[in-house]
Amino acid sequence: MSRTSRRTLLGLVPALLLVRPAAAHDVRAGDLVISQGWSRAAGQGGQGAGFLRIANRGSAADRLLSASSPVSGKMELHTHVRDGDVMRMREVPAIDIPAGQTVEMRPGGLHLMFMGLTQPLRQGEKIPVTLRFERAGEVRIELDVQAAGARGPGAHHH
Ligand SMILES: [Cu+2]
Repeated sequence: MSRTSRRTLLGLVPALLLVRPAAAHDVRAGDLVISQGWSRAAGQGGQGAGFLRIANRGSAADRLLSASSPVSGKMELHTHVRDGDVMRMREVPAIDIPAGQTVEMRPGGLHLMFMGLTQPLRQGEKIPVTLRFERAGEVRIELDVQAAGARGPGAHHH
């Protein structure tokens, strides 16, 4: 290696170190960063729910149109709406991901719904899910299966 090229390479090192690597569970797709995907343990034949965070770092809005997974014959996008004293789930046609904002899908709010599990979801497993966005297209993610009553994504190695 010549002196010149070595100096050039060394000059690049500090700049590279400033780039924060994406967390292990983060998936980037165009302007979107999808993170903290999780689900809950559930039995075969029942329903399951999926939660995640979608950040839109771009200047154009996107929309989540649908989701699919080999663990469920059908998936829907759901939200919760108040019906008298109870909160009920309702299917929504799409979920807006506004430019520059982060949409959090969590218990009691927006979520992915597995409408009939073709296999049990066991704590500690990862479930593959394909999300389909209007702009970003198809994005493959994984959901970490937490305990049946879990309220959050659990420990992450950030
Ligand atoms: Cu639901």
